[in-house]
Amino acid sequence: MSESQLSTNPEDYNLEEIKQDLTVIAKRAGDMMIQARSTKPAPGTLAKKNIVDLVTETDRAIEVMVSNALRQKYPTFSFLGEETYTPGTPLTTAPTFICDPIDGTTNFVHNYPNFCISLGLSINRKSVVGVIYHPSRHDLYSAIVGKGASVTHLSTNQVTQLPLQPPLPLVNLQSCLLAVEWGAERSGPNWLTKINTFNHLAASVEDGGKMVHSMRSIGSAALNFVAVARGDVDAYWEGGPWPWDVAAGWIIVEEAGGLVLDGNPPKEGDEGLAQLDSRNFLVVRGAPSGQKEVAKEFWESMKGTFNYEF
Ligand code: LIP
Repeated sequence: MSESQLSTNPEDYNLEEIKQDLTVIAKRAGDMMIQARSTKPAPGTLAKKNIVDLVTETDRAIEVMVSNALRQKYPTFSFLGEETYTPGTPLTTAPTFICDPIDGTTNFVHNYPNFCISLGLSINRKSVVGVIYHPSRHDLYSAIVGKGASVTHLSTNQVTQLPLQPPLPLVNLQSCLLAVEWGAERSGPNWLTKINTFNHLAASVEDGGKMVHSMRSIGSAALNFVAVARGDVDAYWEGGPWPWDVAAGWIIVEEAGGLVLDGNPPKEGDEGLAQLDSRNFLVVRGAPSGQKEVAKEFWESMKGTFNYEF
């Protein structure tokens, strides 16, 4: 049966079994990262589109391991991976495994402990299963559509539902702790949009800013989604992430009550929903109230900057 003939109804698949298979593969990848990190200096680091867009031999070796393991058990499923992606390849409605072998590669190169593997399954261009393994913390995050999200601490096998605490209402943007990233695009309109928005978010109210509580950069889109799902941060905003950076985190955030929205202000009357390949995201934590209001305030604060274009 060819990929195009495969059902696009998630109920036709054993998503629990798929999650278990992704979990086994993620643990293996985590061991490969820790093993590689124990050697000094970091294994062969190369620059991709510029000197801050890095890839290592370990990223490539892990992606080979992941794609071989998945193709063996799911030969008819599609595969979209960061290190084997061919520009212009569309994300179709067919069941597709979406893989970022090491998300937070710059952290990995510097042995800054925020790097992980991100493995997602999309059907109908929607994320339905997500597994993110953060080996430095032995924390494995996972979710299945409609079944909730959790973190398993592998050294104790303790499983905790997400968010970690009952979420408090979101009051306003000013009272938020935000996750943002510097990314690899450091010039041009998108760079101006980024730094002008950072400035507007952080600057004092007297100077026309929002003076948000603060902003943090974890260095990994997938771990930023995890931080939102846990409730560690109130929202995450970034222009630039690819489907492999967001697919697994997306379902983990949604199953923890959060929203994944457009990173650009939506047109009048538009809800501002994002797509897996939108390339810019505003992710808001679960809350009994205030999610949409904080998103609206955030989009307001981007007024006067360019829209992210990709
Ligand atoms: C990283 C993303 C991060 C972004 C970085 C980089 P990688 O992915 O997770 O959000 O700011 O520029 O793209 O390259 O570590 O897989």
